[in-house]
Amino acid sequence: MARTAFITGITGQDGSYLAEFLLEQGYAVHGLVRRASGSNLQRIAHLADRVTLHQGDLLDQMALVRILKEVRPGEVYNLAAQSFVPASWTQPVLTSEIDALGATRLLEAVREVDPEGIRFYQASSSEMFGRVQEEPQNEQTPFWPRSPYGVAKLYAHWITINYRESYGMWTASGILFNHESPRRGLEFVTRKVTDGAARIKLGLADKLALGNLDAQRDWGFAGDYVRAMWLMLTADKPDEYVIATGRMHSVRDLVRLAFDHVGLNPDEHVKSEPGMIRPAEVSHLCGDYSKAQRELGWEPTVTFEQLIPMMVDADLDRLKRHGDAP
Ligand code: NAP
Ligand code: F7E
Repeated sequence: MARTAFITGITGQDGSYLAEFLLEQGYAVHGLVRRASGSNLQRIAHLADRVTLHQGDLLDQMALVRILKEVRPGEVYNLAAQSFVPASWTQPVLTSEIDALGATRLLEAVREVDPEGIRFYQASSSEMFGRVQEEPQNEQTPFWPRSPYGVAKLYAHWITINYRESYGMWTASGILFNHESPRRGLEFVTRKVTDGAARIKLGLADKLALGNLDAQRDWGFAGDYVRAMWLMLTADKPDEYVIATGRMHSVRDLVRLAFDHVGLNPDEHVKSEPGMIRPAEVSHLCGDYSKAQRELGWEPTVTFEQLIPMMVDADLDRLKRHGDAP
């Protein structure tokens, strides 16, 4: 019989890649979708007849229990979140409700429905390292989150470990560094830059306003990172793993690479606006993924130099075909 997985956040970047990946592995894939007045299914439209969607919300405990009873999954991937860091300053309570307590609600639902049979994955984040205490960051590096988002994710990370220690549940947590793709939301910096470069190239815009150009991140490809989630849930034992590329680039490097790819000089188009600097910035992050490499056999396959041009090309293609549609 096919293995069954349940994904929260299936309509997001990672959820869409994970659903594709699990389908390829022969899984029956179920996903949580929250009701929206408009469609939120664009990223999984191509999978419509291959995944089963369930209406619910991480804010709604009873719906989570009902869905787990219906689906009876062997694996639960908790990817749903308010994932945009700046929005966590404007909506700190909602961010905590979804990102911190949402994980607890889902863990409680798992504990009620099938604590021995379900393996649980929590989408933890390098934002938990915040003001970094060590270079590069690994599973032992102390945390110092710098945003309500990072704080909420740290709670979820520890409650995931706590349910393993308290109840013996099979819970894993992936500390994933930034990962991107042509499906990344337009508000995140990589996609904002690749979409911006493509727009300027096509004459649809002339300027691109960004925040801190000196911030540095360890950027990988989302397709590689969802494979790591699955390796964690199919491993011999539950644990925590850093997933990263081990290479760091600045937003300035990102801009240069994207604009070079379309033959434009960024100095003529890109400016940094002081109003877009965050209240508390994470200046740099770089991950040490050697534990995942050693224990899971995981490695990234797409470099930053391949990823950004791939995203620019996808944005050029989309804008040529559909104009301003997302
Ligand atoms: P994303 O594209 O923003 O997707 C977030 C998903 O969560 C969407 O499907 C969204 O649904 C859903 N969601 C939000 N609030 C919800 C709620 N109350 N109930 C149910 N679903 C809800 O994020 P992503 O980039 O794929 O990231 C996936 C997960 O990994 C997130 O938890 C994120 O915080 C974490 N993470 C991401 C990165 C990264 O670099 N991408 C790195 C580390 C950790 P709608 O479509 O309805 O909005
Ligand atoms: O910012 C700087 C910004 O919003 C990256 C989420 O997936 O990864 C993501 O969080 C850096 C920051 O990602 C702009 O100040 C400059 O230093 O793309 P981002 P993030 O905040 O790192 C982590 C791992 C997650 O878990 C999160 O869910 O780029 N930056 N100028 C800018 N950022 C944005 N968004 N827009 C700018 O104009």
